[in-house]
Amino acid sequence: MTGGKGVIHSSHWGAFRAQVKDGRVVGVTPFEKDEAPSPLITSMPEALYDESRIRQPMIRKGWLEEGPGGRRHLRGAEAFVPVSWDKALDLAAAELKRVRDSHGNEAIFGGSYGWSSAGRFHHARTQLHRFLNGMGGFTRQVQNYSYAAAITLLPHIVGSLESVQGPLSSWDGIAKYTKLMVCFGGVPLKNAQIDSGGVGSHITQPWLERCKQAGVEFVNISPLRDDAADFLQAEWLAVRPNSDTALMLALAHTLVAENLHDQAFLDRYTVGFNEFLPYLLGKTDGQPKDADWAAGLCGIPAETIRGLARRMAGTRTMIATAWSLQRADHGEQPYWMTVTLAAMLGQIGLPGGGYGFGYGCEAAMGAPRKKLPTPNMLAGRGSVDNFIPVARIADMLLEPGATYDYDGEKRTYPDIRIVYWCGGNPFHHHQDLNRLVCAFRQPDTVIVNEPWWTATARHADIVFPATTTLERNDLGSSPRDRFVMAMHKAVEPVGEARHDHDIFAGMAERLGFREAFTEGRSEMEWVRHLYEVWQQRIAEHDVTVPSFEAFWEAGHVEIPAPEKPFTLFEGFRADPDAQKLDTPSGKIEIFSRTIAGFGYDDCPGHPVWREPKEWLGSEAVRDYSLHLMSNQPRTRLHGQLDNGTVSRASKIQGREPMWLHPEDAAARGLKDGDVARVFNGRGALLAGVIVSDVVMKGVVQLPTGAWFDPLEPEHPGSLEKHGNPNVLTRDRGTSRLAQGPVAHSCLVEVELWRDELPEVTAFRQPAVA
Ligand SMILES: Nc1nc2c(c(=O)[nH]1)N[C@H]1C(S)=C(S)[C@@H](COP(=O)(O)OP(=O)(O)OC[C@H]3O[C@@H](n4cnc5c(=O)[nH]c(N)nc54)[C@H](O)[C@@H]3O)O[C@H]1N2
Ligand SMILES: Nc1nc2c(c(=O)[nH]1)N[C@H]1C(S)=C(S)[C@@H](COP(=O)(O)OP(=O)(O)OC[C@H]3O[C@@H](n4cnc5c(=O)[nH]c(N)nc54)[C@H](O)[C@@H]3O)O[C@H]1N2
Ligand SMILES: [Mo]
Repeated sequence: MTGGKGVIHSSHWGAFRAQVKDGRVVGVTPFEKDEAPSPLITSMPEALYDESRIRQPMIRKGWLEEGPGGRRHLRGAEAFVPVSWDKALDLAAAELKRVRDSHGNEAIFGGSYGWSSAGRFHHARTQLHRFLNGMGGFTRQVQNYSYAAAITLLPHIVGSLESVQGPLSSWDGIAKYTKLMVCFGGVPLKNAQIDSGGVGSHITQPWLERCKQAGVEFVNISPLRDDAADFLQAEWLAVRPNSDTALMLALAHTLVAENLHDQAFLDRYTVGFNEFLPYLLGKTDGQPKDADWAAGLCGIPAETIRGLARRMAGTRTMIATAWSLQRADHGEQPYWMTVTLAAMLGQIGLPGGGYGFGYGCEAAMGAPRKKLPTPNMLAGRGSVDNFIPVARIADMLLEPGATYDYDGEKRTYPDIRIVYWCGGNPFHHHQDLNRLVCAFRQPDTVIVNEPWWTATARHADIVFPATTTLERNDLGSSPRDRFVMAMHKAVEPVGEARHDHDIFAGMAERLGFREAFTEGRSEMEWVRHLYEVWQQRIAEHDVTVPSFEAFWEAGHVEIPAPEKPFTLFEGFRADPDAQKLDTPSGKIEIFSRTIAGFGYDDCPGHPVWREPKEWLGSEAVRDYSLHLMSNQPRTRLHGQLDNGTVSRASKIQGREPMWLHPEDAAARGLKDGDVARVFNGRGALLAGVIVSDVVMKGVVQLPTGAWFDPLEPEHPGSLEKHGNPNVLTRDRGTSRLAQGPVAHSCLVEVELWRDELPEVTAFRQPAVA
């Protein structure tokens, strides 16, 4: 719908209408049915036309002159040569064929982790997978950066991923039945701006307001006060980062010591409490995990811990644990302990009780919505069965042939010759970026499709300019939001940009499988096809939606709300024999024989407290005395929209803002508006200073997403000028079980930057030869 209201479209940060004038997007307004729109949509016009757009195909000079592997040590530091589409497609297709024929499909790494954009047809990563499967397959990535440890752990102990990816027990049930909501990592509204696949309506804030009105009490257990909105008047327990497992153990210990735990629930619905109990009581290691013990670790007074345990046992309690807690060293443990604690309270499966991972982490977590399939593009299947856990990318590139543990397996890293990224930004998402720079210099060839000159595009050999979502027709939907949105093309492609689908179709043609890749459909035929396949699938669930024409004209369909609140594990609670969990015992596993059988010292058979390598309790604090919280940015989605209005307005002297406590600032002579150097043994960066008591003492908050901008790209480890925290974070697995990323376990030091400020150049065009 163009009309007076603008072109209907959608994004991970919300649905909107784009105002178009003379073929340019000049503004955006929120979708009429959005209850609490995010300001992030207003960043889109600026980003769309930003100087950082890639306008034509480009090839790194050394690669062009010397062929695959040419001057690979200069990847990320060398000039690019503009080439024609035909030449770029010819070269890329020939290189893919060379590697496949001489090293096998396994040597092509196409994991390409990343969020892409909201549209389901033009979903960049899926398009790449479909293309690579069409040529025989590729090495994949499993899990995600969001909750990798949970993805590997939860099937062992509760038999499914529902409690982390949803549907969670819905907000309507919480408002009605919950009395106390205990939030580890808060319920951060900054994160509820986003949902993968799009947000028709932002429901978290309105539901939190209703919960508050209904009298639900909130406890925000977090290093940051503003992880809970002011209007919640939450009690703030400032917890030392990464110590939640100790705190949860102490809550559990108090329940047992005061006989407040629900033994009948434990007997009927769980296994292994008796293996866990001796550890809790200190019979196995001489250390009772009581409140006095935990107070010394987590910084919360013992009496407060005991009081909280009593309150939790005395009323209908929902334990909400954020995804952030498991993006840390031993990230499996706070999750296993959340489940254990909830089981001990005996309220799992009761309305308003139990636990859930991720309230507030994405916009539609907890949204009341019927459980239905979502429209999706099909990636097909290839013949390669090799994969890596998502965050082991640098290990894989640096150590081909090395073995590692993962979820009970001994696995071997493949020897990768081509890395292909489309729809993700590893130089945003990965840890220890200086190490990643070295890793990216290993393969023969790196190919990237991107709309913008992100650091990942800069570290490629062949760069294809991709269109952004506003330049094409699509449909968008998250599996939890109640809207499926039509996404009408607003403007013509910028520069010579092409849709990812067309880029891959061009290569498929050169490799002889264009027809199989496109199935002969045009863009609009695909959009219609995906809608109609979805329409048929949900008809099996007795849900009827309008014809494609009616949907496209109206701009959206709304999925009807369920009649009653959804409660996680309701069926299991009602009849645990008929509705067994998909675990070996059919019950919740507080002790897992399977995990114990793996023999991992860093993840034994029941939840345990294990000290993180880097936290405020470790010896490393002598050198680096502050815990870095590189959490999600309120001003953008990861690296996306860092070149847009909202993010740019937040920068301090061009640098990403970093929050630190007044006492920590005073001790270092820092004040608001300064630029500081933040550093540890892995790297150093410049960030702007905000002095604020929203962060607890000892913690600095520097959100992710400032585009990686090294002072000397040819020398990995040089000063990062812009404030990308991943030059500081540690690149290790959570444990041998899940091998998840540990971004939230990181110590740093901060000092005033007195020298001249180097210019931020991340949004500029790279050097062109
Ligand atoms: N330190 C630290 N690091 C973290 C985290 C943390 O908490 N702390 N969080 C982690 C988490 S949870 C996640 S999910 C990751 C996110 O990491 P990513 O998902 O990799 O981050 P994005 O910036 O969303 O990257 C998506 C890229 O796709 C591009 N793109 C968008 N649309 C299209 C398109 O149509 N075609 C093509 N070809 N490209 C497109 C965008 O320009 C962008 O560069 O980061 C992780 N990294
Ligand atoms: N605006 C915006 N929203 C986003 C995203 C974005 O980039 N921008 N990214 C989206 C994505 S991909 C994801 S996966 C989710 C992530 O959702 P989360 O993983 O929950 O996100 P974070 O912001 O990393 O963490 C939330 C809060 O947890 C607290 N926290 C961190 N470590 C600890 C700890 O050890 N203990 C306790 N108790 N608290 C801790 C921090 O104070 C932090 O503000 O967010 C999504 N939402
Ligand atoms: Mo994520």
